[in-house]
Amino acid sequence: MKDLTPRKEDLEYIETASRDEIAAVQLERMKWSLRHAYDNVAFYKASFDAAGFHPDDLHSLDDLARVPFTTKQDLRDNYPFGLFAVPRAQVARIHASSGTTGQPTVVGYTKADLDMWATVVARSLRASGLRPGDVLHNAYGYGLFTGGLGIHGGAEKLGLTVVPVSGGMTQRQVRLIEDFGARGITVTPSYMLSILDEYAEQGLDPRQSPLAVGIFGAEPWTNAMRREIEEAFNMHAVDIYGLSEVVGPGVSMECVESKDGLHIWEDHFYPEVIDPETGRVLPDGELGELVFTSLTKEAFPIIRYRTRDLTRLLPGTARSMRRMEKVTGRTDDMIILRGVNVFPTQIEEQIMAVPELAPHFQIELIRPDRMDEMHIHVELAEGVEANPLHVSHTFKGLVKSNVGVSVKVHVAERGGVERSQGKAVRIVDKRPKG
Ligand code: DLL
Repeated sequence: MKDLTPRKEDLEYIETASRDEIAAVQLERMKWSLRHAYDNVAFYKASFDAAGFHPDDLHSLDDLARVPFTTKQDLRDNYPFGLFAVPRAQVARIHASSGTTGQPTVVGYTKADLDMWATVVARSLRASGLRPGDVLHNAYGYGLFTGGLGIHGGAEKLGLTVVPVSGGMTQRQVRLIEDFGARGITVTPSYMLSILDEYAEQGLDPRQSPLAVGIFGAEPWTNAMRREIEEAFNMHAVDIYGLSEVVGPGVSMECVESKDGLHIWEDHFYPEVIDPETGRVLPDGELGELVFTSLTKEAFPIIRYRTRDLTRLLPGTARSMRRMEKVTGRTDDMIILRGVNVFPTQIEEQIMAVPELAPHFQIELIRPDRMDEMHIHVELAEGVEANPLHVSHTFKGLVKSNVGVSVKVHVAERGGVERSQGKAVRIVDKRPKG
């Protein structure tokens, strides 16, 4: 793999500024953001007042701990535009969650917000090793989802040649990567695996593809998956994180030269990690729920938003801004199986440890009598002639000893596990509700 380290002179000043400089910028912006939310959003005024907090009470960044949290339910309760802090006519764009499981959540951006977003995405893409003039194949979905258009704006800002292909039509994805000479690809890691299958289908060698770096996010994925993809395509694989409520992709980004977790662009998004049970702020280094406060957003300021994503904060390395460890999972995706906590990423790690297995998987939860059962659906890897029973036995043993749960394993025919075209559905919960 080529060295893609960006040149120091191409970075923005703030990326390598001192911690003191960063903290000074944060404090000044935090004061503005709290006041902006308080003065312009009835919900924030009511919640701050109820907690006996006024924006003038913020004297240091630690004072933020006195401000109430915001949750997804608050967004739902204020559907559609109740949390906007500017008149609707000043909102240049709206994004929303799909809303398949209830009320969709809606977010908005002014022109200045879109520009800030493009700046942090451009910064992220630069950190992946892409440079002006490179071709970027953007296979994140375009539309209400923030992935496609979010990456698009930043890619244009950096001066890349963007191919706005969106998700789906996998045969065409391969063809365009090859014909247009894509150096970078932005896509969910699970859909990248479908693209990998398609290379085999078309008899093409993915290691000969023009791709030099893949920028993967929108769902949890493991370092074991990184190794698998890097090896298959002979390219770098880096992690990008974000969520619509905060801005979309580009909240934090892994640097290609270090691949040691994601630097949070702390000049725009202030992170905290809390104990999800008590709400207490945890010191850096401890695992808990990630919480964000926007520092510069106009249309949709977000104050102490509980992401439900689990990670820990770590000191800066390739950049001065703090890192977050690769996300282990979401509190909502945690499966409690007979008293043991299990995340899909732990299952992914064990699958990657079995060379006979393809990286596709889905977890099914059922309750045949009174006990919950976890059934894991997997597939044999391309061209493997192993005995499925034997492979299933090995895999089961690994899950038992490394994750601590007994599971049932189903080794499907090739193509038998549902393929992802965007965010993978890892858990299918068929247990009776309630
Ligand atoms: O998924 C934004 C995005 C698009 C990020 C493209 C990266 C690339 P939402 O649809 O609002 O926004 O979903 C946000 O996805 O709270 C996490 O649970 C999960 N997520 C996003 N990035 C990562 C990642 C976009 N790199 C939710 N690792 C977040 C793990 C991630 N989980």
